[in-house]
Amino acid sequence: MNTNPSNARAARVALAALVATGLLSSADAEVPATKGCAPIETSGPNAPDQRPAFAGQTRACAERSNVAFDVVVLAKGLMQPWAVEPLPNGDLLVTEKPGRMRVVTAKGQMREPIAGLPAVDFGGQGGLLDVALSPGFASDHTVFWSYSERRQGGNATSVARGVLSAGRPRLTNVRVIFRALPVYNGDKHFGSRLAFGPDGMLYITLGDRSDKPMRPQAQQLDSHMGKILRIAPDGSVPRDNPFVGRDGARPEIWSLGHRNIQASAFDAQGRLWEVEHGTRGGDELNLIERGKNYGWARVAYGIEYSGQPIPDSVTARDGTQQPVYYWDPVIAPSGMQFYTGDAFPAWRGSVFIGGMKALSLVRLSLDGAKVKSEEHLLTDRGQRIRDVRQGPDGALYVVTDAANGELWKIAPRN
Ligand SMILES: [Ca+2]
Ligand SMILES: [Ca+2]
Repeated sequence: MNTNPSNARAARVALAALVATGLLSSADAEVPATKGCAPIETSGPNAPDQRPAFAGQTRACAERSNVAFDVVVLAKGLMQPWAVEPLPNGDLLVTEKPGRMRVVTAKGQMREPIAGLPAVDFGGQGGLLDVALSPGFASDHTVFWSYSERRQGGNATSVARGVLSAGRPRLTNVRVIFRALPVYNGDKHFGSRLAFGPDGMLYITLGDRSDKPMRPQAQQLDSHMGKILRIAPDGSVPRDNPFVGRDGARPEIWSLGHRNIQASAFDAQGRLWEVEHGTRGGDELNLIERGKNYGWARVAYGIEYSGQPIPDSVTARDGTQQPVYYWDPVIAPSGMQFYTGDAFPAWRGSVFIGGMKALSLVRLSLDGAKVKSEEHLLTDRGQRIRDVRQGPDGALYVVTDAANGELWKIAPRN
């Protein structure tokens, strides 16, 4: 905190100059996060009376990385693609929400849908969701996927695994290894992303099912809703999970208090991060720690989508984790990747996040566990970005959220 009065005065003068040039609105100048540089977001927040918990928690400095890249459209005509997962040979596995998984070759040839997947409950936000490769994929050819599954009385998110046959038209030895509970009859906030940790465990992100009667479950340990879960690849529960042995608690729970997580990834240091769909003005980037409470629905930034305040909620509360960063207005995040490749040295260490409402690929540069700056890429294309992954070639692969969805390769400019 800067307490030197002459420096503080200089900062105010600098902010006033930015406001005068139109680079910064006067409302933004009130937000301590801007630190005299202009953020990307120039419109007013949905919750103008809310303040970040620390400087830099929202509206970080806009940054242009000026990296030259080409966007190659590898495939078109994908029906609501939800996930892209690069295979070791350079081909890509793609899921489509109605229930199809298929391979698109590195050269952009679209293969027929893979047979052997169990039925999905397609509708609203439900359907075939994420896919992840087994850490031992090179030898076990095993993939894991999440989907909304029709159950008695409604539906819920499930996770299955299976073995891709050599020619890859079929999944064999298919087994459902996790079924979220309770079942609920709705079509929203299923999550979900799958990420394997350096510990070899599978981390599953879920949503709170959105409807107000379901929301309190994000805080309840007897429910999987609004949680991140940790299981072994065979579906068993690791004995060192934080709530194992606690009366009434579901033992798969790793963290709680989440709204709807459609983006998660491990960074190069092995830390788990997620970006969750928040309220209107409350999308969050969180660094996940074992057993911690991330607040929802008792702690949140933003307002209800109806425009009303969030009932019985505050922006900070003891015993809950603050987001590392939040967006007001929202970006509608889906898919994330920490960049570690050689193709784009300037981007190494950045985290890329799909922006659906933002109609862009969001890049954050980090300093430890703080956001240093924000960049929005691919804005000229005006597409909803649903997932982003790094290929073995260091290129970034992106799918767009549309009935006629596309798969793009982002590679260094030739
Ligand atoms: Ca994935
Ligand atoms: Ca939170």
